[in-house]
Amino acid sequence: MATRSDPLAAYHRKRDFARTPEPAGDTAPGPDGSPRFVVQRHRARRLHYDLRLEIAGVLVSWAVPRGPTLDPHARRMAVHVEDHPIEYLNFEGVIPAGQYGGGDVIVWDIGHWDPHGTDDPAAAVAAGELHAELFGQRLRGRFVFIRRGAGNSGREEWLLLHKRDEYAVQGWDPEDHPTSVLSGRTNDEVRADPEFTWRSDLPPDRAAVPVRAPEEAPPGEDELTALASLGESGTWEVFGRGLRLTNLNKELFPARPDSPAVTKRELIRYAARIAGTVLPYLRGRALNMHRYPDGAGAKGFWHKQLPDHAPEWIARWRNPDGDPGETATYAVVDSPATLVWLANFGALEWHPWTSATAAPDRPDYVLLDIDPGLDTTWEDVRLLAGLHRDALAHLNVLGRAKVSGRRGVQIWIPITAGPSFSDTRSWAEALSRNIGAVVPELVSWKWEKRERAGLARLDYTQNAVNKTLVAPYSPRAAAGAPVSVPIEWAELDDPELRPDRWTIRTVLDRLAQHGDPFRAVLTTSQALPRLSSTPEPVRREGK
Ligand SMILES: [Mn+2]
Repeated sequence: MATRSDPLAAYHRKRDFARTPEPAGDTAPGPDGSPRFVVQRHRARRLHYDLRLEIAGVLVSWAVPRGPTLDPHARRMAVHVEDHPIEYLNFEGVIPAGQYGGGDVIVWDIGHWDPHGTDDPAAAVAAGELHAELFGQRLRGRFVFIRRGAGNSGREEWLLLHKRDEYAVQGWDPEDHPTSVLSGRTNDEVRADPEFTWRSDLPPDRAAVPVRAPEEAPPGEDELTALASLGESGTWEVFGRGLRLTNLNKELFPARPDSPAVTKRELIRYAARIAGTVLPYLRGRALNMHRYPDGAGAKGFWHKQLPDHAPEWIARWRNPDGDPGETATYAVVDSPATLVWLANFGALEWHPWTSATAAPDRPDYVLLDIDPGLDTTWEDVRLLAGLHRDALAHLNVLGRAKVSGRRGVQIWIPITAGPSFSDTRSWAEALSRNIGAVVPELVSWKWEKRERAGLARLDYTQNAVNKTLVAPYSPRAAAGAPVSVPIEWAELDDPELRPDRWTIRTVLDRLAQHGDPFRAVLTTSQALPRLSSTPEPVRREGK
């Protein structure tokens, strides 16, 4: 039966309305406790709208390919689909690829409804005709659902129409209103930065899984003030830990023309504030640290071994396949405090493995690195990145791009773990060779930089165990503390885009305004399609 508690209580609990300017949803049942309805705009294999009515404790559902409308002349085809649990009512987020209905979902309308001409709507549905009055934010007035028979799919096809009443609007098109009534966001925006995924393999009351863990909330003003007030060294109480910090006023990043030198204190502050965003990309993976204890102006080195003096609460992973003399124990960043500790340790750059510690030989990302040569211009890099964008779109493969923070662009492609590194490397090489063949004047396949005659390299060789690219939102060891920042593919066309455009001083503002375009890699699982051909026989150069 209809639940009478505040239907958005769960939604309110799970969301931080202070963070996003959004209406808090108006779905309170009518004064008589009338049942609720929702319309979700769902981009799965095809775009459709799911219209769901609360009847007898479930959401009785129709998929409406062209969407419901207020237009009284329109007859919309509506496929009667399986009932959904009531908990799905407020769901907005991403359904992982590979699961039923994989794609992105926004709450396009929500409200309450009353059956018309019957007090037994379940019987009316069974009989093939239901009249309903909807009280939504977009859909208002009388709607009629009429069963027409079995469709091609074997599922019932119904007609959905709007009566000629005071709410009827001729020519009204749902696609003119492409945003969520809960968050104001479009499907694209939700896909880029989902707050929830729907795990249909879990019980309904736990199926909406938050993408971010609550303990990753950024430090508050008091904590940031405490960090600012520490002397050269001291203990910072943050994330439930007392972190011993040293050399806080040391300049770690030299100045650049638009920005003065950056101290270790500022790096630590950034690590604490970015942790909630970057952690999902680091968690469950070994981390290779690029350390610059004397700052980015001096020579850095790879540091993989977690030192003995590291606090015991830092998660770690012992590599079962490590050779004698090779790194045995790696840090695993599974808490914000760990990232702060790493920053204090002089780890200026954070490089996670592309495989999880649970299956170190099975990558779950493919990496593509557009590595500029001495003569490669930013316009060349932009063009090469655009070719990658087009190739991935053509292959229907989701990939996300980020500027490197130095001169290049890097692309991460999430995959379902399974293929070996040799498989992912071959795939990346085949793709790169296809792309390189389009612009042979820009690309060299020589291993050694000096043999490349100043040309760019499309580097597929990072697809190997223990090889890495820098994490999204990691600082880079360069003047001004630039950051490797995810971009929307469309931003490649933005004339203001630069590979080192954002620094640890500016990237948080960008995140607050635009969200994180990389999020989709966390919720996508996909298999690599077979690539039809490689343009040339593949001969490995160098090692
Ligand atoms: Mn659907």
